[in-house]
Amino acid sequence: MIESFRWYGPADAVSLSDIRQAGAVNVVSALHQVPNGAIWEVETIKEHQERIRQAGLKWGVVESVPVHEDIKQRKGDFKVYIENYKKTLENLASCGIFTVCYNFMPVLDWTRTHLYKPLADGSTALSFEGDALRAFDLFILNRTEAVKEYSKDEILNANNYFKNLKINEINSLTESIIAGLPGAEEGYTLDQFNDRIQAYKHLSKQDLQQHLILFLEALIPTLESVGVRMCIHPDDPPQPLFGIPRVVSTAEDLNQIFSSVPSLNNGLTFCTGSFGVRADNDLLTMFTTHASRIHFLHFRSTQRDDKGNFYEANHLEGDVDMYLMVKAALKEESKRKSSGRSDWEIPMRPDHGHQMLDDLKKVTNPGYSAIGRLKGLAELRGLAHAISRTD
Ligand code: DNO
Repeated sequence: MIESFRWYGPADAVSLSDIRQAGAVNVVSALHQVPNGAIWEVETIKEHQERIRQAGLKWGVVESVPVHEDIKQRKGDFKVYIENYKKTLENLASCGIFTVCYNFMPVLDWTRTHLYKPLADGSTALSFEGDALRAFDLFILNRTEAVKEYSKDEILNANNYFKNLKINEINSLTESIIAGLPGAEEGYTLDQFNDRIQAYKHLSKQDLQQHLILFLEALIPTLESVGVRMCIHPDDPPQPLFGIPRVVSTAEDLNQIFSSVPSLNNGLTFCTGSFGVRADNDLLTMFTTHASRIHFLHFRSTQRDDKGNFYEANHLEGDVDMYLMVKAALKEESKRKSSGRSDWEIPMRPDHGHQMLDDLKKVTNPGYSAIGRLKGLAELRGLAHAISRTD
């Protein structure tokens, strides 16, 4: 596995030097300053790439080239945005960057209700609580249809939850959900958020699935000719939110995407923490079924309860059997190597570390402080080392 670390650019509190000291060789990054839908120009890509190169590292994965909402809804200027997307992919390839992560989550990228859940050891973790999300939806956003979509018990619990919130807790819940987590690229006010959600009112899961497939079909000739491997990130969390469908949550979703567009350039970011939130996702089977098109690994673990709540666990704890996942990744790599695939080594980054030690005193991107991810990477490295020595 190519040890990788995410870097949000020059404003990131975690520097390229920190990343190098963590032992990673590969940087996962994006041009966050470019507005969604605009072309990434070669000059701007090269500038970012050079900065990373000068730190002794390589920009090996783009995470993400965001997909414009018009493409997801196939309305407005979606054709222009698809052409722009293709041009961006060509420009990246001309700079030697061939792995591109993206997602197809409507309106919101990854979503958490709490960014600093205190853990018993004194560190903090990102978490998702169903009651908090429903309280936000029903009583802060006041989305009209919400009351029809939740059960009586869910509404009652959300109401109790809301009643106990102080004003600062209402604000921080709202911010956690709609202000845009790092890398999400877009944040909203309550009104903007409501409008964005309403825009999906007439779209079914099948529609969204179809829009994704049409988008991929339009990209495939470019991807195959310039050699870019796209890898879709799963929905996080893997379930519909705010009454809008999501299409990359389950084994069935993956089968649908990859059987409709079988080219290996249509690939997957295997994020164990995202898929692992659903007890009905059998991670190992999902991994092995699609192993040949897994172009990027997000290794992290989540701990769920039976009510749909979860938090980010230590990398080797929680519901993900990381031993099995690392073993499967190494097995896939050796299979690729023996069949002569040049992309046999798969980039892997630790994801969403706990905020801990000295980082507790610092302002860092939620989930992306240095020490928690450094710990995650070190644990994953040790696990991979041990597996490769004993197998
Ligand atoms: C969160 C990330 C996601 C991911 C995008 C990919 O930590 O895993 O924001 O980058 O969904 O497009």
